[in-house]
Amino acid sequence: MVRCASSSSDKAGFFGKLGRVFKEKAKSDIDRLFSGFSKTRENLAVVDELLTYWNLSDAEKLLDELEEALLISDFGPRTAIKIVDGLRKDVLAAKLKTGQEIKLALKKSIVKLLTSRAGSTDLKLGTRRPAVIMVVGVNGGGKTTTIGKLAHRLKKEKGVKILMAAGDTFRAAAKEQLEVWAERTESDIVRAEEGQKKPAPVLSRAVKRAVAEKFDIVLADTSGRLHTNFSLMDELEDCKKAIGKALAGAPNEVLMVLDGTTGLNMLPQAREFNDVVGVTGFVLTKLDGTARGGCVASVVDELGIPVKFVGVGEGLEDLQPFDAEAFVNALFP
Ligand SMILES: Nc1nc2c(ncn2[C@@H]2O[C@H](COP(=O)(O)OP(=O)(O)OP(=O)(O)O)[C@@H](O)[C@H]2O)c(=O)[nH]1
Ligand SMILES: [Mg+2]
Repeated sequence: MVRCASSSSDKAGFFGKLGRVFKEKAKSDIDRLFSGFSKTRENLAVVDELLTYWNLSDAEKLLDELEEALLISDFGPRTAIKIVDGLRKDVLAAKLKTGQEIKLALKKSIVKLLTSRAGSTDLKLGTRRPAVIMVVGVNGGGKTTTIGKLAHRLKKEKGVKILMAAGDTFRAAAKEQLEVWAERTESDIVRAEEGQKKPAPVLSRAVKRAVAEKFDIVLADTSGRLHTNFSLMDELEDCKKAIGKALAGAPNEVLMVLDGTTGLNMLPQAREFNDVVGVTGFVLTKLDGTARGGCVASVVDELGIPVKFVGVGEGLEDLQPFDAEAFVNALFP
């Protein structure tokens, strides 16, 4: 059992600590983290080639080809142009002379895109229990799995009481899938009652129970949905409202899961989910697969929302805090 701190500043300390739980430096090396990325890396290998053989008289050609390589790697036109325009000035002024210097500047500018507007990658859990984390995204991206991994990591802080809310009332066996994660992580769970088809009442019930029984964290699962399906996006908005009605100020975090294998479609998805429910952080999953990493830079740059975690496998331990520099080093080894 967790001992509830009585003063609000103690509570702030508790939740602050929990929010940083993931900040403990990931043990795994970068190779394991991003052993996927094969697709993006293949496309970016051309950058190395370009930079090895370039000569200053051909600067414009090099810059065009660099832009092309970034486009092919799903950076998206706006972001690719922004990156290359940033380099152009320094290349033409001969401030960047060697291929190595250009590569370093390129990496730096991508790290900057991933960090400068996006704000902190810590979980923001507020000061009051329970903190509510709602997980959203398109079908099959890894929402339910991410909830299991999150519970596992948060449980490392001794005595944390977690309640999962089975807000996917749509897909067959979704509830059972979450039950498995609840059992594995010794979390409690609130499920839909027999015949209950709407998710909002389930989430509301979960939050009320968490308040009454002094849970620390509620992890709310939701059904996968296409960002283009208006009625399902409305339903998601209802889910968020129901949570806020059950506990003012909740949810503390709305984490959107982005499937790392998606490519450029990620951007319209993220834009729409953010418009409807206000995304506070991304979880980029399946980086252990054939991930297409470039696109996330344009998502973060355009929306100014940080990637908070990356998923690197299907197991409990396979969630890592997002580290922009490690990410870029994995893209450009
Ligand atoms: N390799 C890999 N597989 C993952 C990762 N995250 C999730 N998966 C797998 O992706 C599949 C879908 O994961 P779920 O957690 O069910 O995804 P979801 O978003 O909840 O799916 P729906 O609820 O159907 O929309 C499962 O087979 C997971 O094991 C990851 O980081 N790496
Ligand atoms: Mg699911």
